[in-house]
Amino acid sequence: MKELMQRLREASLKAITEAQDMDLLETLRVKYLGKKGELTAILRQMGQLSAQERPAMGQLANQLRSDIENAIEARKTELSAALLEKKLRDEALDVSLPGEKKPIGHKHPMYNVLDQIKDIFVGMGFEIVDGPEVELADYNFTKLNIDEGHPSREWTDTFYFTEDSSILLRTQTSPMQIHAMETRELPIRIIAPGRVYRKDEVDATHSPMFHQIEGMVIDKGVTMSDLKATLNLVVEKIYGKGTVTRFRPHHFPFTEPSCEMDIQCHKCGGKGCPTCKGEGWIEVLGAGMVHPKVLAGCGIDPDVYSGWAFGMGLERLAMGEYKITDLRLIFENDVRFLEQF
Ligand code: 2NL
Repeated sequence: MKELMQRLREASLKAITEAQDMDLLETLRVKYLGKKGELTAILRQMGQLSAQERPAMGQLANQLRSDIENAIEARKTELSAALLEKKLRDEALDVSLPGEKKPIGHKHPMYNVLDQIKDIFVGMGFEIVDGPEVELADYNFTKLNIDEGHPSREWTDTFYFTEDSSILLRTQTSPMQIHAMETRELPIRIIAPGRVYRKDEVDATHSPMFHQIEGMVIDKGVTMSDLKATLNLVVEKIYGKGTVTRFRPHHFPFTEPSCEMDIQCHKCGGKGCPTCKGEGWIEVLGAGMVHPKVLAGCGIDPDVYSGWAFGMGLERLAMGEYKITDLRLIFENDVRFLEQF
C-alpha cells in the first residue's frame, strides 16, 4: 500500500507540475482526490490492514492528500501569473507610435441654414417638433383641406404604400403641424423641419426626397400683420437689417388668405443680377392664415382662435445662400463639395 501511495505521489505531482491550464488542473484534482479518485481507491483498501499498520498508513495518506492539494494550488498560482503576464504582453500599447489620422467630417451646408433658422425661431419662443415620414393620407392631405381630386394626390406624384391610397410618404411637413394642433395645448408656436418625398425624376432642380421647414402660430387674435412682422424679422436676421420684402397674393388649400414672400435681391439691391435672375426679387417662402376648415378639423374653434403658417424648401434656400447651382450636389455628399462651406 505504501508503494501504491508512493507511485500515486510521483505520478500526480508530475502531472500537476506539467499541467498547462486551469481546466486540466481541475480534472487532475478530481482524478486523484475526487470521490471516485485514485487516493480514495487506495484508502478503501485500508480495511484490509491490521490495527497496528492502519494509523501510519492513514497519516501517510493524509500527508499525500495535502501534498497533492498544495501542488495544485501552487500550480494554479503559477498558471494565473503566466496568464496575466501573457495578457499584459499581448495587449501592450506602444504609446510612442504616431496616431492614426481620422479625417473629421463636415457639417452639410443645408444644416448650416437649418440650424440658423432653428436658432432664430427658438429665440422667439417657438418649439421644434418632429414626426413620422410615413403618414396617413388624412394627415398629409384631407385635414389640410386638399380634396380627393387634387392633383398632388395622384399616384404619379406621391409614394403610396397601400392600394387604397391611405398610407404614404409625407409630401410636405404639414402633417406634423396637424398632429400638433390635435394634441397640443393652445397657444401653439412651432416649427417643423424634415424630409419630404415626391415622385420626381432627379435633375438639377428636382429630387424625390428633399427637406422643408414649416412653422405656425395659433392663438387668439393672431392676424396677417403678425405673420408679416415675424417673417420680416426672420429675414432680417438671415439677410441683414433693412432687407426689403414683399408679399404677393397666392393660393394654398390650407391657408386663406395665402401669400408668397419675396426678398429684394441682397446682391444687387433690386436692380437685377445673376443671383435674382434679373428679377430684382427672390422668392423665399409661402405662407398664409390657417384655413378655418383646417383649424376646425383639428378641434380648434376658428371663431375663437386664428393662426398663421409658412413653409419653405431648405435645399433651395441653401442653394441661394451658397450659390449652389445643381441640387444633386446637395445630396451626393462628396467631401470635395462639402469642404467648401
Ligand atoms: C411652400 C408653402 C406653406 C403652410 C405651408 C400649413 C400647415 C398647416 C396649416 C396651414 Cl397644418 N398651413 N403650412 C402654409 C402656407 C404655405 O408652404 O411653398 N412650401 C414649400
